[in-house]
Amino acid sequence: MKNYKLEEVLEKVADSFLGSLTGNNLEVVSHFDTDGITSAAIMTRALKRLDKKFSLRIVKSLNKEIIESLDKKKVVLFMDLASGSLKEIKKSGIKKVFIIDHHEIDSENIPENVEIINPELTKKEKISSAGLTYLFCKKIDERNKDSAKLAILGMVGDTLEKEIDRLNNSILDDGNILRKRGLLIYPSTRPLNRVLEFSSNPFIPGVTGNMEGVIDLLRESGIAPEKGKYKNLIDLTEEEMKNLVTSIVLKTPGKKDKDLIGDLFLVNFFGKLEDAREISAKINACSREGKPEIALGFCLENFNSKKKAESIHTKYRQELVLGIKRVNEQKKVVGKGYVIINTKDKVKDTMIGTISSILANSKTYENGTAIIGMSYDGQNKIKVSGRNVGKTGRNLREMLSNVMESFEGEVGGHHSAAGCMIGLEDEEEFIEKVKNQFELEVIKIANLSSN
Ligand SMILES: [Mn+2]
Repeated sequence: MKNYKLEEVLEKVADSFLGSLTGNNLEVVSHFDTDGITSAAIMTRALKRLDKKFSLRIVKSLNKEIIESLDKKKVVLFMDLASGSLKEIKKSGIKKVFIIDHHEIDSENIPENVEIINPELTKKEKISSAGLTYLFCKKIDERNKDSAKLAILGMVGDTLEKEIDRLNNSILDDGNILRKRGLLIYPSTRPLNRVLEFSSNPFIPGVTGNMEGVIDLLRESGIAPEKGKYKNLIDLTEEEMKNLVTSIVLKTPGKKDKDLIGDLFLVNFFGKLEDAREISAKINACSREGKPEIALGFCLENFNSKKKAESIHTKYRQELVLGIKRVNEQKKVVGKGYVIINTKDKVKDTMIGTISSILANSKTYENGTAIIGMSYDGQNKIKVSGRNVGKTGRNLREMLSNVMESFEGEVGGHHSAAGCMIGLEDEEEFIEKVKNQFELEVIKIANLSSN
């Protein structure tokens, strides 16, 4: 398919997909993050329009067990996943498979029963799965243009908005999406004091989770409340926006103006202009809490789902900010090039990965520092999340694998973000082994440089 253009592939596969729907049952399998959920929402609307019944599964990741559990007689459509599972799909014996995805492809040979839309096979266009699903559904029926905003949510969810090309621009136009340059703190549609207090990305030391710090920062930026209420970010004047950026840069060493400024996207959602990043965060929170069906209903603008999604998100945000606060207060093991933060039962195990990432991005520690976060899972296990500050750190997957040779359990992840689970009884020994592992590395490096 290398010689095809994405446009042609979309057309060809859409025709074939429509043809295969007659007389066959359809199963849709999509990924559980914002991009996957919005892809599923776009497809759900399109299939409804076709009056086609189908079943839908949202999964955290695709594995052999899931592929084998699928009904072989059905047509299966995978979205935002499966490009790395072509070999297993080939073995599965599923009659007909369609894939709409943008992840890397694991095989040179596309199995005969598989039709795939993936920019890796064309010009490597930077586009989300939701964007692809949107263009695909527009080929099926031009009226599916009304899903453009969902495609933009997928793009923002996968942080692909930095280089918007022709394709994504056309989707922005289709959806009448408002785009504005400004500070990348969301939601831009709510009063600034609240937004800054809950800002975890960027994490602003002394401001995030600290109401007084927020008020001080706003005062320094020359932004005063009017009738007791602070402005929304999108309503700031150019001058106010500039001052605010400067004040934040001063508080976050290592960050520059350009890291904090970018495009804000405002979409009409439930009849109101909302910040795309905020909607995306709500979708993600639902999925992380194991409620992808609420996320989907929310995307389909179901009012009941909206209420549920909002309460899940509020709880999630509060837990996150509280977790950050507790990590800051926590006693830490600080060594050469590493920090071990054992939060015990003070931080939820579902939060420790996110919080370690936030800390790694916050510039609290030097580039190359490894942050090892730990928290109890409430069931005799401890979740461990390793994150590197910057790109120069050591291979965390390898280091944790070395440590885990002494314990039961697998290590997942990659060079700068890796994690594992250990038994509660191994807590102290594990920490000692991690320390040894890091000290050993330091000695190795010292020896190398003295030779
Ligand atoms: Mn994606």
